[in-house]
Amino acid sequence: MTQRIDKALIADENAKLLSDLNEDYQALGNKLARNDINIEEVTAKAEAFQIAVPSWGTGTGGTRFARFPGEGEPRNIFEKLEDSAVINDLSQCTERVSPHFPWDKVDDFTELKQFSDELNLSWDSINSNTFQDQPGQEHSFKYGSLSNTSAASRELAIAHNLDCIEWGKALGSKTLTVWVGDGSNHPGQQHFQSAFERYLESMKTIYAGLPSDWELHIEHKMFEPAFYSTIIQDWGSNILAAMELGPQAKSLVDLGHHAPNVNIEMIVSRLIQFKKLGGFHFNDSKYGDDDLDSGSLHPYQQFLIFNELVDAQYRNQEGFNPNYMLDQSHNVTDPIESLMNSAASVQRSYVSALLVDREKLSEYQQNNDALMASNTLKNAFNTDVSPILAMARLRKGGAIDPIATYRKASYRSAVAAKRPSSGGNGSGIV
Ligand code: PSV
Ligand code: MN
Ligand code: MN
Repeated sequence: MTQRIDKALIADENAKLLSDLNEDYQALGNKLARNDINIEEVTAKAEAFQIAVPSWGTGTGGTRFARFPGEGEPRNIFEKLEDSAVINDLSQCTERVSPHFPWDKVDDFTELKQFSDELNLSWDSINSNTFQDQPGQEHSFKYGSLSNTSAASRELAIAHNLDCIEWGKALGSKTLTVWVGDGSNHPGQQHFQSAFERYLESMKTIYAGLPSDWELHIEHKMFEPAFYSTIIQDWGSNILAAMELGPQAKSLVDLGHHAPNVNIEMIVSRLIQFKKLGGFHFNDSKYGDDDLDSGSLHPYQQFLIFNELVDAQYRNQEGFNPNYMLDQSHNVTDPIESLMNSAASVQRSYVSALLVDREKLSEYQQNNDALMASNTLKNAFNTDVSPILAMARLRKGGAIDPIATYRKASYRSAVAAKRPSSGGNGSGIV
Protein backbone atom coordinates (compact mmCIF):
# COMPACT_ATOMS: atom_id res chain seq x y z
CA MET A 1 0.00 0.00 0.00
CA THR A 2 1.18 3.49 -0.80
CA GLN A 3 2.27 5.39 2.28
CA ARG A 4 1.04 8.99 2.22
CA ILE A 5 0.53 11.81 4.69
CA ASP A 6 -2.91 11.59 6.28
CA LYS A 7 -5.08 14.56 5.29
CA ALA A 8 -6.61 14.64 8.79
CA LEU A 9 -3.15 15.04 10.32
CA ILE A 10 -2.39 17.95 7.97
CA ALA A 11 -5.72 19.55 8.97
CA ASP A 12 -5.01 19.06 12.71
CA GLU A 13 -1.54 20.56 12.45
CA ASN A 14 -2.85 23.46 10.35
CA ALA A 15 -5.62 24.15 12.88
CA LYS A 16 -2.99 24.83 15.56
CA LEU A 17 -1.30 27.49 13.40
CA LEU A 18 -4.29 29.00 11.65
CA SER A 19 -5.09 31.99 13.82
CA ASP A 20 -1.44 33.14 13.90
CA LEU A 21 -1.24 32.74 10.12
CA ASN A 22 -4.43 34.76 9.59
CA GLU A 23 -3.04 37.53 11.74
CA ASP A 24 0.33 37.59 9.95
CA TYR A 25 -1.34 37.41 6.54
CA GLN A 26 -3.61 40.32 7.41
CA ALA A 27 -0.65 42.40 8.64
CA LEU A 28 1.37 41.66 5.49
CA GLY A 29 -1.70 42.41 3.34
CA ASN A 30 -1.98 45.83 5.02
CA LYS A 31 1.70 46.54 4.52
CA LEU A 32 1.59 45.58 0.82
CA ALA A 33 -1.61 47.56 0.28
CA ARG A 34 0.30 50.72 1.28
CA ASN A 35 2.38 50.09 -1.86
CA ASP A 36 -0.70 49.36 -3.98
CA ILE A 37 -0.04 45.61 -4.00
CA ASN A 38 -3.04 43.34 -3.60
CA ILE A 39 -1.92 40.39 -1.49
CA GLU A 40 -4.60 38.14 -2.97
CA GLU A 41 -3.15 38.57 -6.47
CA VAL A 42 0.29 37.64 -5.19
CA THR A 43 -1.04 34.61 -3.29
CA ALA A 44 -2.86 33.39 -6.42
CA LYS A 45 0.47 33.50 -8.30
CA ALA A 46 2.20 31.68 -5.43
CA GLU A 47 -0.48 28.98 -5.65
CA ALA A 48 0.17 28.55 -9.39
CA PHE A 49 3.94 28.19 -8.91
CA GLN A 50 5.41 24.75 -9.66
CA ILE A 51 8.92 23.33 -9.38
CA ALA A 52 9.86 19.76 -10.29
CA VAL A 53 11.62 17.34 -7.96
CA PRO A 54 14.51 15.23 -9.31
CA SER A 55 13.87 11.52 -8.81
CA TRP A 56 17.47 11.04 -7.65
CA GLY A 57 17.13 13.79 -5.05
CA THR A 58 14.78 11.66 -2.95
CA GLY A 59 17.67 9.36 -2.02
CA THR A 60 20.63 10.27 0.16
CA GLY A 61 23.44 11.64 -1.98
CA GLY A 62 27.11 11.27 -1.27
CA THR A 63 30.51 12.02 -2.64
CA ARG A 64 33.11 9.91 -4.39
CA PHE A 65 34.53 9.21 -0.93
CA ALA A 66 31.48 7.82 0.80
CA ARG A 67 27.76 7.73 1.04
CA PHE A 68 25.95 7.46 4.34
CA PRO A 69 22.49 6.11 3.53
CA GLY A 70 19.55 7.42 5.50
CA GLU A 71 16.92 5.13 6.89
CA GLY A 72 14.01 4.17 4.70
CA GLU A 73 15.40 5.70 1.55
CA PRO A 74 13.66 4.74 -1.69
CA ARG A 75 15.02 1.68 -3.49
CA ASN A 76 13.40 2.18 -6.88
CA ILE A 77 11.49 4.68 -8.98
CA PHE A 78 8.14 3.64 -7.47
CA GLU A 79 9.34 4.42 -3.96
CA LYS A 80 10.93 7.66 -5.20
CA LEU A 81 7.50 8.59 -6.51
CA GLU A 82 5.89 7.81 -3.15
CA ASP A 83 8.34 10.19 -1.47
CA SER A 84 7.74 12.80 -4.18
CA ALA A 85 4.00 12.53 -3.52
CA VAL A 86 4.63 13.25 0.16
CA ILE A 87 6.66 16.33 -0.77
CA ASN A 88 3.77 17.55 -2.90
CA ASP A 89 1.12 16.63 -0.30
CA LEU A 90 2.76 19.03 2.12
CA SER A 91 4.31 21.65 -0.18
CA GLN A 92 1.66 21.79 -2.91
CA CYS A 93 4.09 23.14 -5.49
CA THR A 94 5.89 20.01 -6.70
CA GLU A 95 3.48 18.13 -8.93
CA ARG A 96 6.17 17.03 -11.37
CA VAL A 97 9.05 14.58 -11.08
CA SER A 98 12.09 14.55 -13.35
CA PRO A 99 13.51 11.06 -13.98
CA HIS A 100 17.10 10.07 -14.77
CA PHE A 101 17.72 7.06 -17.03
CA PRO A 102 19.03 4.47 -16.50
CA TRP A 103 19.42 5.35 -12.79
CA ASP A 104 15.65 4.91 -12.71
CA LYS A 105 15.21 1.33 -13.84
CA VAL A 106 11.87 0.78 -15.52
CA ASP A 107 10.55 -2.48 -16.95
CA ASP A 108 7.08 -1.28 -17.83
CA PHE A 109 6.44 2.38 -18.60
CA THR A 110 2.66 1.91 -18.74
CA GLU A 111 2.72 0.59 -15.17
CA LEU A 112 4.91 3.50 -14.07
CA LYS A 113 2.63 6.05 -15.73
CA GLN A 114 -0.40 4.47 -14.04
CA PHE A 115 1.33 4.68 -10.68
CA SER A 116 2.28 8.35 -11.12
CA ASP A 117 -1.30 9.11 -12.23
CA GLU A 118 -2.61 7.47 -9.05
CA LEU A 119 -0.34 9.76 -7.03
CA ASN A 120 -1.44 12.83 -9.04
CA LEU A 121 2.14 13.35 -10.19
CA SER A 122 3.27 14.07 -13.72
CA TRP A 123 6.64 13.93 -15.45
CA ASP A 124 9.04 16.75 -16.07
CA SER A 125 12.15 16.67 -18.22
CA ILE A 126 13.83 13.33 -18.97
CA ASN A 127 17.52 13.28 -18.03
CA SER A 128 19.79 11.02 -20.04
CA ASN A 129 22.97 9.52 -18.64
CA THR A 130 25.99 8.94 -20.83
CA PHE A 131 28.52 9.96 -18.18
CA GLN A 132 29.10 6.44 -16.92
CA ASP A 133 29.22 2.96 -18.41
CA GLN A 134 26.42 0.55 -17.65
CA PRO A 135 27.25 -3.09 -16.77
CA GLY A 136 28.24 -4.99 -19.92
CA GLN A 137 28.29 -1.86 -22.09
CA GLU A 138 29.99 -2.66 -25.39
CA HIS A 139 31.55 0.73 -26.20
CA SER A 140 32.84 2.79 -23.30
CA PHE A 141 32.17 6.43 -22.41
CA LYS A 142 35.52 6.69 -20.65
CA TYR A 143 36.75 9.17 -23.28
CA GLY A 144 33.41 10.84 -23.79
CA SER A 145 30.00 10.02 -25.15
CA LEU A 146 28.45 12.34 -27.76
CA SER A 147 31.91 13.72 -28.63
CA ASN A 148 33.92 10.50 -28.31
CA THR A 149 36.53 9.93 -31.03
CA SER A 150 35.02 6.48 -31.46
CA ALA A 151 31.93 6.47 -33.70
CA ALA A 152 30.64 3.33 -31.93
CA SER A 153 30.61 5.09 -28.53
CA ARG A 154 28.94 8.15 -30.06
CA GLU A 155 26.25 5.98 -31.67
CA LEU A 156 25.55 4.30 -28.35
CA ALA A 157 25.16 7.67 -26.64
CA ILE A 158 22.86 8.92 -29.40
CA ALA A 159 20.76 5.75 -29.21
CA HIS A 160 20.35 6.17 -25.44
CA ASN A 161 19.08 9.74 -25.88
CA LEU A 162 16.65 8.60 -28.58
CA ASP A 163 15.43 5.87 -26.18
CA CYS A 164 14.95 8.56 -23.52
CA ILE A 165 12.66 10.43 -25.91
CA GLU A 166 10.57 7.27 -26.43
CA TRP A 167 10.37 6.64 -22.67
CA GLY A 168 9.46 10.27 -22.14
CA LYS A 169 6.63 9.98 -24.65
CA ALA A 170 5.23 7.04 -22.70
CA LEU A 171 5.30 9.15 -19.52
CA GLY A 172 3.88 12.31 -21.09
CA SER A 173 7.06 14.35 -20.78
CA LYS A 174 7.91 17.05 -23.32
CA THR A 175 11.59 17.72 -22.67
CA LEU A 176 14.90 15.93 -22.88
CA THR A 177 17.79 17.35 -20.82
CA VAL A 178 21.26 16.45 -21.97
CA TRP A 179 24.25 16.92 -19.73
CA VAL A 180 27.48 15.20 -20.72
CA GLY A 181 30.73 15.04 -18.77
CA ASP A 182 32.74 14.87 -22.02
CA GLY A 183 36.01 16.77 -21.92
CA SER A 184 39.67 16.38 -21.14
CA ASN A 185 41.97 16.21 -18.14
CA HIS A 186 45.22 17.25 -19.83
CA PRO A 187 46.14 20.15 -22.08
CA GLY A 188 46.57 18.77 -25.58
CA GLN A 189 44.51 15.66 -24.85
CA GLN A 190 41.69 16.82 -27.07
CA HIS A 191 41.33 18.97 -30.18
CA PHE A 192 38.76 21.51 -28.97
CA GLN A 193 37.14 22.23 -32.33
CA SER A 194 36.99 18.62 -33.57
CA ALA A 195 35.48 17.47 -30.28
CA PHE A 196 32.81 20.19 -30.41
CA GLU A 197 32.08 19.29 -34.05
CA ARG A 198 31.57 15.65 -33.10
CA TYR A 199 29.29 16.70 -30.21
CA LEU A 200 27.19 18.91 -32.48
CA GLU A 201 26.89 16.20 -35.11
CA SER A 202 25.62 13.75 -32.46
CA MET A 203 23.22 16.32 -31.02
CA LYS A 204 21.83 17.01 -34.50
CA THR A 205 20.79 13.36 -34.77
CA ILE A 206 19.10 13.54 -31.35
CA TYR A 207 17.41 16.82 -32.28
CA ALA A 208 16.08 15.19 -35.46
CA GLY A 209 14.38 12.55 -33.28
CA LEU A 210 12.58 15.16 -31.17
CA PRO A 211 8.77 15.35 -31.51
CA SER A 212 7.63 18.76 -32.75
CA ASP A 213 6.15 19.75 -29.36
CA TRP A 214 9.28 18.81 -27.39
CA GLU A 215 12.30 20.83 -26.33
CA LEU A 216 15.91 19.72 -26.01
CA HIS A 217 17.65 21.32 -23.04
CA ILE A 218 21.41 21.51 -22.97
CA GLU A 219 23.02 21.78 -19.53
CA HIS A 220 26.44 23.37 -19.20
CA LYS A 221 28.93 22.73 -16.42
CA MET A 222 32.38 24.15 -15.98
CA PHE A 223 34.20 21.08 -14.68
CA GLU A 224 33.89 17.55 -13.31
CA PRO A 225 34.39 14.78 -14.27
CA ALA A 226 36.73 16.46 -16.78
CA PHE A 227 39.06 18.80 -14.94
CA TYR A 228 40.88 20.62 -17.74
CA SER A 229 38.18 21.24 -20.36
CA THR A 230 34.53 20.31 -20.68
CA ILE A 231 32.75 20.28 -24.00
CA ILE A 232 29.76 22.41 -22.86
CA GLN A 233 31.61 24.19 -20.10
CA ASP A 234 29.69 27.46 -20.00
CA TRP A 235 26.65 29.31 -21.28
CA GLY A 236 28.64 30.46 -24.32
CA SER A 237 29.23 26.97 -25.66
CA ASN A 238 25.71 26.11 -24.53
CA ILE A 239 23.91 28.85 -26.48
CA LEU A 240 26.14 28.26 -29.52
CA ALA A 241 25.07 24.61 -29.55
CA ALA A 242 21.42 25.54 -28.99
CA MET A 243 21.54 28.09 -31.83
CA GLU A 244 23.23 25.61 -34.15
CA LEU A 245 20.57 22.96 -33.46
CA GLY A 246 17.42 25.05 -33.89
CA PRO A 247 14.49 26.65 -32.05
CA GLN A 248 13.55 23.54 -30.04
CA ALA A 249 17.02 23.48 -28.46
CA LYS A 250 17.49 25.69 -25.42
CA SER A 251 19.98 26.16 -22.61
CA LEU A 252 19.49 24.95 -19.06
CA VAL A 253 21.08 26.77 -16.15
CA ASP A 254 22.19 24.73 -13.15
CA LEU A 255 23.13 27.25 -10.48
CA GLY A 256 26.12 25.22 -9.29
CA HIS A 257 27.77 24.90 -12.68
CA HIS A 258 29.56 28.25 -12.96
CA ALA A 259 32.86 29.69 -11.86
CA PRO A 260 32.60 31.34 -8.43
CA ASN A 261 31.14 34.87 -8.54
CA VAL A 262 29.79 34.56 -12.09
CA ASN A 263 26.78 36.84 -12.63
CA ILE A 264 24.19 34.11 -13.21
CA GLU A 265 21.24 36.51 -13.35
CA MET A 266 22.83 38.27 -16.29
CA ILE A 267 23.32 34.95 -18.09
CA VAL A 268 19.63 34.34 -17.48
CA SER A 269 18.77 37.71 -19.00
CA ARG A 270 20.86 37.01 -22.11
CA LEU A 271 19.23 33.61 -22.60
CA ILE A 272 15.76 35.16 -22.20
CA GLN A 273 16.58 37.87 -24.73
CA PHE A 274 17.53 35.32 -27.38
CA LYS A 275 14.64 32.90 -26.59
CA LYS A 276 17.09 30.29 -25.41
CA LEU A 277 16.24 29.89 -21.74
CA GLY A 278 15.03 26.29 -21.39
CA GLY A 279 15.04 25.85 -17.65
CA PHE A 280 16.85 25.60 -14.35
CA HIS A 281 18.37 23.18 -11.96
CA PHE A 282 18.11 25.01 -8.65
CA ASN A 283 20.59 24.34 -5.86
CA ASP A 284 23.19 26.36 -4.01
CA SER A 285 26.95 26.15 -3.75
CA LYS A 286 29.94 27.76 -2.11
CA TYR A 287 32.74 26.21 -4.12
CA GLY A 288 31.58 24.40 -7.23
CA ASP A 289 28.87 21.88 -8.02
CA ASP A 290 28.12 21.41 -4.32
CA ASP A 291 24.41 20.71 -4.87
CA LEU A 292 23.49 22.28 -1.51
CA ASP A 293 19.89 23.12 -0.68
CA SER A 294 18.46 25.96 -2.79
CA GLY A 295 18.81 29.38 -1.22
CA SER A 296 20.77 28.02 1.75
CA LEU A 297 23.81 30.22 1.01
CA HIS A 298 22.90 32.80 -1.62
CA PRO A 299 19.22 33.69 -1.27
CA TYR A 300 19.83 37.14 -2.78
CA GLN A 301 21.34 35.60 -5.92
CA GLN A 302 18.29 33.34 -6.22
CA PHE A 303 16.04 36.41 -5.82
CA LEU A 304 17.99 38.33 -8.48
CA ILE A 305 17.50 35.43 -10.90
CA PHE A 306 13.77 35.54 -10.22
CA ASN A 307 13.85 39.29 -10.65
CA GLU A 308 14.90 38.61 -14.28
CA LEU A 309 12.27 35.89 -14.68
CA VAL A 310 9.42 38.00 -13.30
CA ASP A 311 10.60 40.91 -15.43
CA ALA A 312 10.32 38.71 -18.54
CA GLN A 313 6.82 37.68 -17.46
CA TYR A 314 5.90 41.32 -16.79
CA ARG A 315 7.07 42.31 -20.29
CA ASN A 316 5.31 39.29 -21.87
CA GLN A 317 8.62 38.29 -23.40
CA GLU A 318 8.00 36.10 -26.42
CA GLY A 319 8.98 32.41 -26.13
CA PHE A 320 9.44 32.61 -22.37
CA ASN A 321 8.35 29.44 -20.56
CA PRO A 322 11.27 27.92 -18.61
CA ASN A 323 11.12 24.67 -16.64
CA TYR A 324 11.91 24.94 -12.95
CA MET A 325 13.51 21.99 -11.25
CA LEU A 326 15.64 21.21 -8.20
CA ASP A 327 18.92 19.33 -8.61
CA GLN A 328 20.45 18.76 -5.21
CA SER A 329 22.38 16.16 -3.28
CA HIS A 330 21.30 15.59 0.30
CA ASN A 331 24.15 14.10 2.25
CA VAL A 332 23.27 14.87 5.86
CA THR A 333 19.56 15.72 5.85
CA ASP A 334 16.38 13.78 5.21
CA PRO A 335 15.97 14.34 1.43
CA ILE A 336 12.22 14.87 1.77
CA GLU A 337 12.80 17.70 4.24
CA SER A 338 15.53 19.28 2.09
CA LEU A 339 13.38 19.11 -1.03
CA MET A 340 10.40 20.67 0.76
CA ASN A 341 12.60 23.45 2.16
CA SER A 342 14.20 24.07 -1.20
CA ALA A 343 10.93 24.13 -3.14
CA ALA A 344 9.64 26.72 -0.67
CA SER A 345 12.87 28.70 -0.91
CA VAL A 346 12.62 28.93 -4.70
CA GLN A 347 8.92 29.79 -4.42
CA ARG A 348 9.89 32.50 -1.92
CA SER A 349 12.32 34.05 -4.42
CA TYR A 350 9.58 34.06 -7.05
CA VAL A 351 7.04 35.67 -4.72
CA SER A 352 9.55 38.26 -3.45
CA ALA A 353 10.40 39.18 -7.05
CA LEU A 354 6.68 39.75 -7.69
CA LEU A 355 6.83 42.55 -5.12
CA VAL A 356 9.42 44.60 -7.03
CA ASP A 357 7.96 47.93 -8.10
CA ARG A 358 8.88 47.62 -11.78
CA GLU A 359 7.69 51.04 -12.83
CA LYS A 360 9.80 52.73 -10.19
CA LEU A 361 12.77 50.49 -10.94
CA SER A 362 12.59 51.40 -14.60
CA GLU A 363 12.45 55.11 -13.73
CA TYR A 364 15.49 54.81 -11.45
CA GLN A 365 17.34 52.92 -14.17
CA GLN A 366 16.43 55.55 -16.75
CA ASN A 367 17.69 58.33 -14.46
CA ASN A 368 20.79 56.40 -13.41
CA ASP A 369 19.75 56.47 -9.76
CA ALA A 370 21.81 53.46 -8.79
CA LEU A 371 21.11 53.66 -5.08
CA MET A 372 17.32 53.83 -5.36
CA ALA A 373 17.28 51.13 -8.07
CA SER A 374 19.19 48.86 -5.74
CA ASN A 375 16.95 49.79 -2.79
CA THR A 376 13.86 48.95 -4.86
CA LEU A 377 15.13 45.40 -5.23
CA LYS A 378 16.21 45.23 -1.60
CA ASN A 379 12.79 46.40 -0.37
CA ALA A 380 11.15 43.48 -2.14
CA PHE A 381 13.80 41.03 -1.00
CA ASN A 382 13.60 42.18 2.61
CA THR A 383 9.83 41.78 2.81
CA ASP A 384 9.06 38.55 4.63
CA VAL A 385 6.59 36.74 2.35
CA SER A 386 6.29 33.67 4.60
CA PRO A 387 2.56 34.28 5.29
CA ILE A 388 1.85 34.26 1.53
CA LEU A 389 3.71 30.97 1.06
CA ALA A 390 1.93 29.38 4.02
CA MET A 391 -1.47 30.66 2.87
CA ALA A 392 -0.87 29.33 -0.67
CA ARG A 393 -0.08 25.89 0.76
CA LEU A 394 -3.06 25.95 3.11
CA ARG A 395 -5.51 26.90 0.37
CA LYS A 396 -4.30 24.05 -1.81
CA GLY A 397 -4.60 21.48 0.97
CA GLY A 398 -0.95 21.50 2.01
CA ALA A 399 0.72 22.18 5.33
CA ILE A 400 1.21 25.59 6.91
CA ASP A 401 4.45 24.17 8.35
CA PRO A 402 5.55 21.30 6.05
CA ILE A 403 8.58 20.20 8.08
CA ALA A 404 6.76 20.06 11.43
CA THR A 405 3.82 18.21 9.88
CA TYR A 406 6.15 15.77 8.13
CA ARG A 407 7.95 15.02 11.38
CA LYS A 408 4.65 14.60 13.19
CA ALA A 409 3.53 12.08 10.55
CA SER A 410 6.59 9.86 11.26
CA TYR A 411 6.63 8.99 7.56
CA ARG A 412 10.34 8.16 7.51
CA SER A 413 10.21 5.60 10.28
CA ALA A 414 7.05 4.09 8.77
CA VAL A 415 8.74 3.54 5.41
CA ALA A 416 11.99 2.44 7.05
CA ALA A 417 10.15 -0.63 8.31
CA LYS A 418 9.41 -1.75 4.77
CA ARG A 419 12.54 -0.44 3.00
CA PRO A 420 15.67 -2.11 4.37
CA SER A 421 18.90 -0.08 4.08
CA SER A 422 20.60 -0.16 0.69
CA GLY A 423 24.05 0.18 2.30
CA GLY A 424 26.77 2.76 1.78
CA ASN A 425 29.03 2.96 -1.26
CA GLY A 426 31.45 5.37 -2.79
CA SER A 427 29.57 6.18 -5.95
CA GLY A 428 27.54 9.06 -4.59
CA ILE A 429 24.69 7.64 -6.59
CA VAL A 430 21.53 6.23 -5.17
C1 PSV B 1 25.68 17.24 -13.40
O1 PSV B 1 26.50 17.70 -12.36
C2 PSV B 1 24.21 17.36 -13.05
O2 PSV B 1 23.94 18.64 -12.55
C3 PSV B 1 23.33 17.01 -14.20
O3 PSV B 1 22.12 17.66 -14.11
C4 PSV B 1 23.18 15.56 -13.99
O4 PSV B 1 22.24 14.94 -14.78
C5 PSV B 1 22.88 15.58 -12.50
O5 PSV B 1 23.88 16.48 -12.02
C6 PSV B 1 22.95 14.31 -11.83
O6 PSV B 1 22.97 14.48 -10.42
MN1 MN C 1 22.05 19.62 -12.94
MN1 MN D 1 25.51 19.30 -11.13
